[in-house]
Amino acid sequence: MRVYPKFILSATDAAHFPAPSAPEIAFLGRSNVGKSSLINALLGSKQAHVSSTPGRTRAINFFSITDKPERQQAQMIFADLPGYGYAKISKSISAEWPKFINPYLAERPTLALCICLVDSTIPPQPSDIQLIEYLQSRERSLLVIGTKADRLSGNERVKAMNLLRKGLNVDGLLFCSAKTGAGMSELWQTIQSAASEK
Ligand SMILES: Nc1nc2c(ncn2[C@@H]2O[C@H](COP(=O)(O)OP(=O)(O)O)[C@@H](O)[C@H]2O)c(=O)[nH]1
Ligand SMILES: [Mg+2]
Repeated sequence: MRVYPKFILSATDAAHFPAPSAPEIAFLGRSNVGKSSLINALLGSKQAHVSSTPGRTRAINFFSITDKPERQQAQMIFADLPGYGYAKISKSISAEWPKFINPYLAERPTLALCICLVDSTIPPQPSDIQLIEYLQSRERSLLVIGTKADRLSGNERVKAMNLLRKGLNVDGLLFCSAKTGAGMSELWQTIQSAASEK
């Protein structure tokens, strides 16, 4: 699928959020989980890449997504949230995250889907569990993605899938690879159906 992403703005405060319009898809994950790589693979371009020092991006970056370059109105908006879990000593998400993140996740009326990225090559992490519990408590639609799945053999994949499902307390889990493109068409389908239901 060919889409045209356009950077809207970088918000460091709730007052800077764009006015709610098209359905939003939020991307969340620990620093280094492969979030930038996955978004770039999804968009098939480097346009969305906002260069940053890992763990230092303390903003929500908004991108409008259209299927035709001449189209003015966004069909959906991607919201790239700051990475978390970067501190060596694991702090709670709320302590580490800027104050405007939780209100975004809890209250944003146009938020259609939260895509939570977890590293498929490591066991469930406390910060991931905490974020997913928070989103579940707010009754947000969420999709958990296991990233870097190309690093696992078939056997390891089955093991990792079971471990993550149990540890994160989710039914569905999609394994993806930004490197090979595995899982990308399923991911697009989920995004589009979430956006059309909003
Ligand atoms: N093998 C493999 N490595 C990946 C994949 N996605 C990201 N990486 C690597 O993981 C590291 C972090 O990726 P990046 O996208 O910058 O993570 P971010 O901090 O979450 O935005 C980089 O070294 C990437 O090359 C993937 O699908 N497969
Ligand atoms: Mg990044």
